[in-house]
Formats: sequence, structure tokens, C-alpha cells
Amino acid sequence: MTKTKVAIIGAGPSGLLLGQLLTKAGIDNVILERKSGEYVLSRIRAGVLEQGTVDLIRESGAGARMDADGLIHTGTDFSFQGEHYHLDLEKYSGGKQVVVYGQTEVTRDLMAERKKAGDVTIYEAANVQLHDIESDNPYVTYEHQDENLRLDCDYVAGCDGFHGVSRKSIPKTELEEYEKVYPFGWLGLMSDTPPVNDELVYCAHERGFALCSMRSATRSRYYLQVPNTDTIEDWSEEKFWEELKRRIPKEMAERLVTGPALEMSIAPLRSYVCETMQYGKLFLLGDSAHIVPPTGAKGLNLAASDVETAYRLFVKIYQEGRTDLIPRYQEVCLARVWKSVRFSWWMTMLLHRFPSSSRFDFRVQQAEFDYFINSEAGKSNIAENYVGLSLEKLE
Ligand code: FAS
Ligand code: PHB
Repeated sequence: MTKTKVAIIGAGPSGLLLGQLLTKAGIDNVILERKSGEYVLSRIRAGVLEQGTVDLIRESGAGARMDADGLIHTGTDFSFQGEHYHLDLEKYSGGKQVVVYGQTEVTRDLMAERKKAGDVTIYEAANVQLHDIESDNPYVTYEHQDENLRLDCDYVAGCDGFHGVSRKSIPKTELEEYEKVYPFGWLGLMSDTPPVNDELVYCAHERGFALCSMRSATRSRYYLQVPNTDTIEDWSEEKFWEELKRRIPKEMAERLVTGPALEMSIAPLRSYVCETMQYGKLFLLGDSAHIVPPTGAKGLNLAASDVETAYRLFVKIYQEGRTDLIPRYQEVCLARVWKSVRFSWWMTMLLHRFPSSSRFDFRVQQAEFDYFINSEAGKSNIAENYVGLSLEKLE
């Protein structure tokens, strides 16, 4: 394959979802992925899909298993120092819900649909480089099976995550970047045990944050806030379960079913935005342009909203010649990016213990939580943001 319309860098959810949508619109595309498909599927990540993401996956034709196996949640729970609260998301968001369905499964479904369509994904593509992205004839070079290869294209979609090559292909002087690093990470554990609660529970506690999530009625996903200095070697499974029981409500700790860890990993928390989401013929999508702490369940969903905007733009370009809309990409994406970044930052500040925070700070956190979880306006505020804000139109 030496020429395509859209060269997509990265076969994570952003790249695969964009590729699937472009194929359905008759816009040919090639995905270059540096890892193997098995490796991509081995990464445990997001678990909650906003309605907009669900709709887009359905539009791509990869939604059958999600519709069959995904868990529809109309609410989510919170606890503060063991006090348990339910937030009716459907009531306070004007009827919206979320679907619990792991990112791994979304990726698996998109890979299967792409294979069915016979589209090209080149896995283990090494040393991907972008060239002439400021010209009308950009191209990508890469190494694959001991060959040096070139792919000519009209546009490049940088879907290669925070550590990818795409953002780094934009001159540093052109990048408008913002970052906040949090002094803790999330230690995650996956187990084939029944979830401790029928909906997710975000638990704030003076010992630190905990999240009780799930992948199905028989598979649970739990997280603990841990200091940035902790490594996975510091945490045995037993130590994880004992600490989780200290941070969740008493009645939940008593019914918690523990079991062997299928996976344990620590993810650092940061907020990052690169406002330069397009440069010449390069567009940045998903984690290549922004990172949010997972507290608001926004990372994957924000990637999906970039994909929707890019997809709608490419359809306008190829079907109506609307290259005048190209500058709108960054404007539309950033309007939603910053609102999601704010919500993820706010949920993180509200529910985590900061090493530097005083007794006064903890009381203020408690007061803020009490206000939001007990006021109609507060509950609507959390619900609207959690289920996902609407996406601005290209025109
Ligand atoms: P991804 O990083 O998923 O995919 C990028 C792809 O590009 C990868 O397959 C990579 O191998 C490839 N790539 C990188 N460099 C390349 C190069 N030079 N050439 C070719 N390919 C290259 N979000 C939530 O909503 N909830 C969560 O609980 C949650 N947990 C997370 C835990 C961790 C450890 C991490 C890192 C992220 C988590 N996220 C979570 C966010 C995550 O889900 C991302 O938002 C999502 O993966 C974004 O998808 P992509 O933009 O496709 O980026
Ligand atoms: C998860 O299940 O992995 C998950 C769910 C909600 C979050 C973060 C992670 O906010």
C-alpha cells in the first residue's frame, strides 16, 4: 500500500474508531501501529462509555457486542468517609445514561470489524516518521519486516497517544501546551469476582481515594489512590484488598468478595492539553492531544469526541470539498476538551487526599462534597458532566 487518503497513526480506540467510520464513508485509510494487536489488547484501561461514544460505536457498525454485553447504568454512587450516596444520573442529566463496557472490548470489536472490511492495519510498524505535513503532499515512512516503506496520503490522523510521534512532529515553537501533574497515581486491580455494588462507587476517604468499578456481573475492577513513589512491588493482593476495605463504606467492606488479581498496575495521574490539535495536514486526536485523570471517566470518551469531529470533517472534505471547515476542527475539539479537563480535575480535587492538604482543607473538601451531593443544582452539575456534554457542530 503506497497511497491512501488518511494515514492513521496508532491502533488504539481513536485510530480504530476513526478508521472504521472513514471506511463506512468510503474514505480509504491505513493504520500504522507500532505494537502487535495482542499487545494493544493486553492494556487494561477505561470502563465507562458516554452516550455519545456509544452512539458513535453503533454508527461505526461495531456496536453489536457492546449492545449485547454492555451494562446500562442510570446512576453512580459516591461515599465520603464511609457515608454512602446514590446519584441518579438519568434524573439529573435529563434522561441520559452511561454504558459500562471495557475499552479492551471496544478495541477488540473495532479490530474484528476492520478485519472483516479487509482494511489495512500494519502492526509492528517501527520508526514511524511524518514528512511534509505542512505541504499538500504529506507522507509517512516506517519500517516493517526489515523493509523501509513509504505511505503517501492527503492527511495524517495522529491517534498515537501521549508518547506517540505525531505531536512531536509539530515544531515545539508551535505547540501551546498546558499540564498539571498530581502527586499520586491509581493502583488498579482486575478480578473475576462479583462487583461489590450494582453501580460504580467513587469513595473519598482520609486514607485516600478508592473506586469500585466493574466489567461485568462476574468481573470487578478496583482502584486505590497511591503515592507517586509507590511501585507495583509495594502492593500484594492481600494488602490491596485490606486497604480497599478501609476506604469503602462498612456495609460494602463486609460483603466485598475478594479473589486473585488478573492484573495489577499503577497509572500516574496528570492533566495535559496540547491546544495545537492541527498543523498543516496533521490532526491530533485522543491522548496524543490531551490526558485527563480517570476520575471523571473522560479519557476514552474525549478521544471518541475528537474522532467524531474528525470523521464529520473528512466526510465534508471528501464529499463536498469543504476544506474551509478545516480550521474548525481544533475550535470544536478544544471547546469540549477543556470542559472535560475541568470536570476531571474537579472530581480529582474533590475526592483525593493531597499530601500537602491540612485538616482545614479536608473539611472544605467535605463541605464541597456535602453541598454538591445534597443540592439539586449540585447533582445536576455532576450528572450533566459525567454522562457527557453535547458536542458543538462543525457548522
Ligand atoms: P492510546 O494510547 O490508547 O492508543 C495509542 C496507540 O498508538 C497505541 O496502540 C500505541 O501503541 C500506538 N503508538 C504510539 N506511538 C506510536 C508510533 N510512534 N507509531 C505507531 N503507533 C504508535 N480513560 C478512562 O476513561 N478511564 C480509565 O479508567 C482509564 N484508565 C487508563 C489507564 C492507563 C494506564 C492509561 C495510560 C490510560 C487510561 N485511560 C482511561 C485513558 C485511556 O483510556 C485513553 O483515553 C485512551 O486509551 C485514548 O485512546 P487513544 O487516543 O487511541 O490512545
Ligand atoms: C474503570 O472501570 O476502569 C473506570 C471507571 C470509571 C472511572 C475510571 C475507571 O472514572
